[in-house]
Amino acid sequence: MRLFIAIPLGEEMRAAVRAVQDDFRRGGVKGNYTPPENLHLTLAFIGEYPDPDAVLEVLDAVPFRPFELRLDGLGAFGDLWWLGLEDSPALAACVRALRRGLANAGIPFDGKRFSPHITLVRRATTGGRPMPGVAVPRAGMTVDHIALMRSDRGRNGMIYTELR
Ligand code: 3AM
Repeated sequence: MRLFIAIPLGEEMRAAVRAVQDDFRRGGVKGNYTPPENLHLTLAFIGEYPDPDAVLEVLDAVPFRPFELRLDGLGAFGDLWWLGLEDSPALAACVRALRRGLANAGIPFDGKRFSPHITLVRRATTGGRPMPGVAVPRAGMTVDHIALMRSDRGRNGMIYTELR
């Protein structure tokens, strides 16, 4: 099973992200847009791992108090374009605790520095035109849980299922 841990987006945030995606589409940006149901913020990527229950145990043991997130800024990793988030010490602390828990439980995960982003579009191309200017709405959400996600390759792209 291909697993990752993520924050699914709340309604307001999801709508705001879709609005930015629509602005890009109207501006002629082509690519693989993240479908609305797949929008999320990845906290830790585990990859192939056979024991989701062991991961859920770690999730249950991480001290968690709800916190706020707010969209802020746009960025790109090469041709993967993303929306960023306002600096959040609570988010950073949550990810640190989560990764420490995974490491202590011997669950492998990608240890690259956490760089919070919501992927809007992969393989983005403007066909030679400049990147269209878009306004990033200051939408927010309260994070009330973090989710264990399973990722499967579907006929028309990835299917993400919240295991819990
Ligand atoms: O959509 P984002 O960028 O949040 O890019 C993949 C996606 O993140 C990332 O895990 C999320 C769910 O698939 N991902 C996929 N393979 C990865 C890998 N080998 C990876 N992250 C790190 N290492």
